[in-house]
Amino acid sequence: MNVKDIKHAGLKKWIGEFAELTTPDAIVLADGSSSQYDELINLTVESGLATRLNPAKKPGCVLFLSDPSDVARVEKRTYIASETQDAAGPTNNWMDPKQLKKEMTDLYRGCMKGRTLYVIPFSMGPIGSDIAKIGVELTDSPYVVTNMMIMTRVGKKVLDVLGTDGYFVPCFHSVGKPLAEGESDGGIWPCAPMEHKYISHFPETREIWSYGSGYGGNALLGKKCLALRIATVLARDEGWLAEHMLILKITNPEGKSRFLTGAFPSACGKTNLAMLIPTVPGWKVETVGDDIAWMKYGSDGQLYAINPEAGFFGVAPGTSASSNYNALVSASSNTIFTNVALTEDNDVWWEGIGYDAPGKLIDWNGNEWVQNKADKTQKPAAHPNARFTAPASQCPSIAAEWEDPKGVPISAILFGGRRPHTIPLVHQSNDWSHGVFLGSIVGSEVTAAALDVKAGTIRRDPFAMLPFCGYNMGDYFQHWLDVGHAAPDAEKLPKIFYVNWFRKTDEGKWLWPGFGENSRVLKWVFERCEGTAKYVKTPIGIMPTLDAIDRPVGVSEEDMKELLSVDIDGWLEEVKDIRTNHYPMFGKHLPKELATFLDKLEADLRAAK
Ligand code: OXD
Ligand code: MN
Repeated sequence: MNVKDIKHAGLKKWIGEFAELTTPDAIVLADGSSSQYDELINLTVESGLATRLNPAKKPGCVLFLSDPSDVARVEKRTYIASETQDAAGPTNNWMDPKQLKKEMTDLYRGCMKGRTLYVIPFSMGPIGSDIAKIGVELTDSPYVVTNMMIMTRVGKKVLDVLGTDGYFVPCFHSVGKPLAEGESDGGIWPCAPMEHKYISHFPETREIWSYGSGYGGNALLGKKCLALRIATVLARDEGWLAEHMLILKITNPEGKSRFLTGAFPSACGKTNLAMLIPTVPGWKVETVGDDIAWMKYGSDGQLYAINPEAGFFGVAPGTSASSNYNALVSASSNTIFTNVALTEDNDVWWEGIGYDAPGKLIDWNGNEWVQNKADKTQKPAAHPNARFTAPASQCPSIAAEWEDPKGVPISAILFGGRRPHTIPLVHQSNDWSHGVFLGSIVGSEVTAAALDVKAGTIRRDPFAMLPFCGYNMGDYFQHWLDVGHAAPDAEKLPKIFYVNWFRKTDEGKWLWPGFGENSRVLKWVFERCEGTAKYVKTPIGIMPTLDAIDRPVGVSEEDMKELLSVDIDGWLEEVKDIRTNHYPMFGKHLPKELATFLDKLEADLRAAK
């Protein structure tokens, strides 16, 4: 099938207009077939853009290296170009949409000369699900096409659902003109200099225009751009939720299952939690999704979630057989690696893989690299935000329901972040609206997933959506409150929890082991949903009694007390920061209900002092 066979007149016209602007040498339709995927991979290997990995160790896998400047999302170059700046709100970069389109049109002009334009029809969500949405991405990057083929459902089946006049979100993408005339595209993917990179969203017309970056979050436009930034706008208008959340299934020893979602900022262990192997005997965790959840009320009044993606775009460093065995297996075949290190026998290696580098490596910059553990300043062989793109169907812990078009019923929602101090291991909101308050105040230590924010500092990341909300975040808080108020049956609303796996002692030692041991907290969450867990009411919400969560080996009673106590002074500092630095930003868009929760929290903390 090729572009000529497309029956959708609007789609054909739009492709024609973009081709006229960008002047590619050829236009190819991504039909979703495995033969086309193999052909594209061969092409990238033959042109020197990718390295095929050792088929005995990593069958069907390749490694791509990026330009050193193109390794992560670029928040400063990401725009929400709504008609007014107020509609984009204080947490987004805004530009006048007409001006932005003009600047970008100039950059797109002729940018695909000598390249192929690929047309990728894709579905976010199981094809035909009434929660799913269709997009079409136009790109000049074979890396993007192959990644999209793993991360979304691509091709003819999508065009069939689209029919002759169905609705799709138009997504433009180009890696941009080569940096210098005549510069070859081989070795690493080309990209534009930083000041020419744009990841732009036009919320009113629901369009996405991306230029100058080949990195996943900037270039695989179904993911952050459509499934979060544009989807938040659709969700606001249509009464549902588009969230930066994992979805997991947890089953107790008696065989009863519940589904949870969890919002954590980028690189805070969503993939690990979604694929967790419980240490609590008899419990089982299965995976539905690791990054994005779309939630809608079902006809039974329960909130249902789908994973709009079909693959995992996971952070490689730190992934080992002990931290996430299921991710390693998922990424052991048919996987695209980006910016990890290459071993002498064409296997991959990264920091935290669980064993020393086996001999001489080629690092993510393409240079020889020999591990020197004595040198604490040695640059890592893999970029800290190096990734694997693996099909979800290969995950050993994938839940049978992961592609159910109606989604899975959600019992609980977790919020969390990296907080070395103050925030306890787990606390529960008193009700939905109080849970929205907890989501709105989440903060986290910054990680390497975005380029232009300083790793290590704490920033507020409400609902883990700071970089992903396509409209004014104050209105987004109100939307969450409204979804709760509109619940067909308030009793069926998911319970909301705030968790923190990242507490440290003053000496910098981890207080909680994390990973599989987090199942002890999930067990308490499950039992709260059942109504059987032991709990106490505190000024910050509902917390486990000291004996309600079994202590893992190595966690003393003292540690557990620390993890499960309310640090009144720390929380009062938190209140002060929210009151002076966080909430005022939203001005008149801050829902009054949330300001009232903050006042009540402060009063309750002072009364408990
Ligand atoms: C991701 C991110 O890639 O959040 O999922 O940056
Ligand atoms: Mn993410």
